[in-house]
Amino acid sequence: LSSIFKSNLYIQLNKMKTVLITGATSGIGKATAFELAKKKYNLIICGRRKERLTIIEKELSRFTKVASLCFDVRDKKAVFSEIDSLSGEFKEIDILINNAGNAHGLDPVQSGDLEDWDAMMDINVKGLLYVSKAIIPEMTKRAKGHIINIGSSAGKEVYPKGAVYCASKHAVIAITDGMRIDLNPFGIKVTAINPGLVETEFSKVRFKGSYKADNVYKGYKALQAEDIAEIIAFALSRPAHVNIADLLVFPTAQASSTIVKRG
Ligand code: NDP
Ligand code: 8X3
Repeated sequence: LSSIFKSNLYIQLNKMKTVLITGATSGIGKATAFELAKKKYNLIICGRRKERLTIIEKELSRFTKVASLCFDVRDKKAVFSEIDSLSGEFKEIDILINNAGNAHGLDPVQSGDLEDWDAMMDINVKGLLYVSKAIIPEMTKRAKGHIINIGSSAGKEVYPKGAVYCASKHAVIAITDGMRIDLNPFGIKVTAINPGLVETEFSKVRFKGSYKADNVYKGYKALQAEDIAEIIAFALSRPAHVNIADLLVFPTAQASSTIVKRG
């Protein structure tokens, strides 16, 4: 009997946490999935590009247990039905990493594109809220959990031609602070990680594939997706009484959104 008890206790103590990562098909989200897979977290990876999800799921499953969900965070119904479809050990989500998002366009407010504005507000802000709403009630029920929202240095300061992207990331930081307050009675950790320039597909999306994207990371060493993944893993690895509430990280060459030492 005592050996059964001991082995059950061992399983309980060593139950690996389950992490859901949005935007895991590229950049920061993908690097975070690999970093956490190597640390043996169970993973639920999300994104819209099904082919990429399939390949990444296969690669990650060399290290850990993985499920994938294919949905657009703007699609309220899909967000809830996909998350509701999770079963077994993927049902209990311990950690939510709200990472999906992008900038769309870089234009002065007087000539900005309405479609771009909708995309940034609908994905970066409303999408983050939908995913959170689908997951938080289970966390409050169990009175435990950790939510990491990927904000940006653009959530701390506004730069020229970036009014709407910066507004969306200011909103992410406000929502993060609000979550931390409301979820405080439940002992749920809430963290904002706010990177400066990270070399990912971000600028390709912002400039819609234009050559302009190539210039963004030229002449200095930008942050790499893996740098942010390591910071996320560090935040997750803090003891129960420690919550990294809000973290700003720049490449050494960057002093602010508009000051970057090149060459
Ligand atoms: P990438 O373009 O490389 O990755 C963006 C990810 O978000 C992709 O996996 C994409 O997946 C997913 N995504 C985008 N739109 C949607 C959508 N509508 N529904 C579901 N998933 C979506 O960029 P990054 O890795 O750089 O960006 C990740 C986060 O980091 C974003 O929130 C971004 O704002 C933030 N950030 C980035 C910085 C940078 O300089 N790169 C700096 C500061 C913050 P798919 O297309 O398959 O759906
Ligand atoms: C991404 C960083 O400076 O391109 O959030 O807005 S920046």
